[in-house]
This record gives sequence, C-alpha cells and structure tokens, in this order.
Amino acid sequence: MKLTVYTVSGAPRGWRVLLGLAFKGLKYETKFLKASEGEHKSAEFRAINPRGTVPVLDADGLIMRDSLGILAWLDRQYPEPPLFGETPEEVAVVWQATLECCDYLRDAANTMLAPILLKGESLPDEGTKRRADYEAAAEALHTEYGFLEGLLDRQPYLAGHSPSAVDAVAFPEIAIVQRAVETKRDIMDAFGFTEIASKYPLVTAWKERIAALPSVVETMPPHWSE
Ligand SMILES: N[C@@H](CCC(=O)N[C@@H](CS)C(=O)NCC(=O)O)C(=O)O
Repeated sequence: MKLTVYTVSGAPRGWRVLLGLAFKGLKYETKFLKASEGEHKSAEFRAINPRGTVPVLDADGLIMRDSLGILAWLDRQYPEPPLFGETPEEVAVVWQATLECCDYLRDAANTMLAPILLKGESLPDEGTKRRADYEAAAEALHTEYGFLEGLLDRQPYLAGHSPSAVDAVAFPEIAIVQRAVETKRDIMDAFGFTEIASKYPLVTAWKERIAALPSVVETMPPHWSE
C-alpha cells in the first residue's frame, strides 16, 4: 500500500503521524507543504482537505484528515506493534493519556510557544499584561511536564513498555519546547525552561529514548537542519 503524508515541517499534528509510521516501521512518502507560501490553503490542497489543515494521509486513495483518526486507522491496518494497546486496560490507559496530551499539553505548548516561534515575540517587560500572560502559559506548560514526569516514574514510555499513540502525540510538543530553548534562549530562560533537564529528568531521558528509535530521526522537521 502506498502511504503519502501531507504535512508542514514542524507541524506537531503532522509529526504525530510520522511518528506513528516510524513506530510501526512502515515506509511512506512525505509531501511537505510550505505554510509560509499558503500551500496548505491552495485550491489544489483544499481539493483533498477542504479545511486546509495538516496532516492528511493518502493510503492508496483513501484520504484521512485527522492526526488521531490516522493513527487509529494505522493501528487497524497494521496492528503490530500496537499504538493504542491490546487489552481493554491498555486501550483505556493509552486513550486517556493521549487525549490528555491532545487537550492540555498541546494547548499549553501552543499558548506559550506560538507567539515566540511563529510570531517572533521577545521577552515582554515585567509588570506588563503580556508578561503575565507568558507567566500563566509557562506555569501551565510546567504542570504538563510534571504530568509526563509522573507517567514516566513507573515505565519507559508514556503508556507502558513500548511506544504508543501517547508518545506520538507528546514527543513533538516536547521537541518543540527544546527547539525554543535552543533558538530563543532568553525568553525560555525567563520562564524556567532552560533547566528542564534537571527539573524533569525522566521526560528528558524519554525524549532521547524516542529520538533514538529507528526511523524517528527521519521525522525531524527538515527546516531545523537548514
Ligand atoms: N484535528 C486536526 C487538527 C489539524 C491542525 O489544526 N493542524 C495544524 C498544524 S499542527 C494546521 O494545519 N494549522 C493550519 C490552519 O489551521 O490553518 C488534527 O489533529 O489532525
């Protein structure tokens, strides 16, 4: 079966799908759309996804337009290794944590990082409303790091002893925080993110563990190495 993923370099939801494919050891083609040139909003792309969002997976003409839906389909089409668990208990654990990461980690990371990475905002002065917004966003993101650290206290991956959908959802968010620490150090330092390795050692080790899995390096955003 020919699998083609449409995504944007560094888009976290698209990255989820690339990780799901990597965890399963599947071969696929990636078509990177240039968001800066509005390619995801072009008539050509809207013909396959009227919402103009990524990811889209084309599996021999079957078009899927949602990251979690794509991961669920992948798991049914290629059951080994499972992304959503096997026993009812595992399914419950994986879905619970996956949706918590989709709701809370995604929201916290996006609120904190979109202004910094996409809009290029710099550190606002202390006492300003913008600074207070950042402080609230940083606190929410630290809370989610704490949540992940707690999950990893008893297991090497977020839902057990092998990578699952939770890892595919969480890894892009954590990798993007690291990217912001490397490229926007001043602002990330002001909110305690330059010390994530010592504050959250289990999350840091987990991130390295995922990054070292076969084929995961090929999922890294191409524009990060330009
Ligand atoms: N629920 C969808 C959301 C997809 C989504 O919003 N993707 C973002 C990139 S991470 C996007 O395409 N944003 C561009 C836009 O909304 O115009 C999914 O998880 O696949």
